Amino acid sequence: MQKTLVILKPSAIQRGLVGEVISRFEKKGLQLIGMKMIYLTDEILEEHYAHLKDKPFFQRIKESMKVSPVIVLALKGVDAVEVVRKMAGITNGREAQPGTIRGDYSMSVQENIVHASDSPETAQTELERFFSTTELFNYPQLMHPNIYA
Ligand code: YYY
Ligand code: MG
Repeated sequence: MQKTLVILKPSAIQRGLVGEVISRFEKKGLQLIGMKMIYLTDEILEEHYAHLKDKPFFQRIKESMKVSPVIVLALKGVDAVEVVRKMAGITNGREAQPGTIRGDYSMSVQENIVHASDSPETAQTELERFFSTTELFNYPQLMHPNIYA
């Protein structure tokens, strides 16, 4: 079992896509083990997007992530990191495959609806960044045999 982090970006909140996107993860069979609405700060964004810190568009990304609160989700499942990345689609919404979240709902690179952790190691770091241990829940997934057998 893996855990992964998803952020519903301000583009999802502003466009009323929160239910739609969470519903996709639920229907897929991923278990929701944490969820909250928060405002991102420069400090946390500089950590979270450290790999983009020297890019000319970094300030623009930071501003776009602070336009509204975001919703952070923790999801659990077999190969959850890769499954969720595939469901998100590639970064540029115009190029992302139809059927993916970005491919279905985004026409933009920056306003691309979701963030999803890109490796199991990143997922662990990112989950710790956004959730305390008491905010992550361990409970039986009653449909487990129907989802995985
Ligand atoms: O992991 P992913 O979100 O698909 O892409 P990253 O390369 O990690 O970039 C993070 C985030 O930054 C991306 O979702 C949109 C934004 N961004 C941008 O606005 N313009 C770029 N040229 C590259 C990334
Ligand atoms: Mg990334």
